[in-house]
Amino acid sequence: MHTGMKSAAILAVGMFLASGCARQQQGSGIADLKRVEVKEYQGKRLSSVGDFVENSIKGPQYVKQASYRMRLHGLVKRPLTLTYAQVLAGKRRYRKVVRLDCVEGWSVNILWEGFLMRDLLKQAGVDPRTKVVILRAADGYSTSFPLDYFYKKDIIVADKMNGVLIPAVRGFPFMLVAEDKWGYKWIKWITSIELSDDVSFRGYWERRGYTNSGDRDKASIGR
Ligand SMILES: Nc1nc2c(c(=O)[nH]1)N[C@H]1C(S)=C(S)[C@@H](COP(=O)(O)O)O[C@H]1N2
Ligand SMILES: [Mo]
Repeated sequence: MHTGMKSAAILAVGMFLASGCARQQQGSGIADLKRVEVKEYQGKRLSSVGDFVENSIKGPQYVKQASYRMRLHGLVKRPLTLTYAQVLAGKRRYRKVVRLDCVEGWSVNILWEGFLMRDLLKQAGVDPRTKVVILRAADGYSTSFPLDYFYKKDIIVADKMNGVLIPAVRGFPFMLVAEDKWGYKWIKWITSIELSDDVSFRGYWERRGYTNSGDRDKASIGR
């Protein structure tokens, strides 16, 4: 072996050892998940956890389960700050294949699993003045929905995709399965849910020209 190459190889091994654990924790882990994820459901071929195009506003977030908190506030009857376990506790589980379409032109068909947003709202109690549900995330991202979106449809807050826990880069611990809405409404790394009567609220991409409804059957830009 050429000496230059040899020292480069030794250096690489050293770097690998030095960074070992941290790297494993910070890595996407997607390669491993690809082997164990569900690939087909009720005869339908699913996309893979590796098929998403990562384009989050601040890059992947690594939310720790132990220190995670979800705030439910605003026009709620009981303001709550829930731990990871408390978010999941006592809620009926649902699973459904739902397609996410990004405005950039790619789509993924994934088996989502979690609980209904409606059941989470019920836990905090919805003040009748509520018109809008504002969701915020660990990276400062935000989006919002009319309250009745969660009552007219069975909208899932997912903790699993294709049978595996949602990996960090894909939104651990919770992602909204915003069925029939463009990808920018599918907020990942959810940390806060605010009930509001402010119908003029606009989320991160909505403030930058994307439609507030985010309806997938309509153009994503314009009014
Ligand atoms: N917190 C947060 N959630 C987010 C985003 C983001 O930047 N931050 N991007 C949205 C967009 S534009 C899409 S298409 C979907 C899927 O994005 P991904 O492929 O980067 O996971 O997540 C949505 N949820
Ligand atoms: Mo997107």
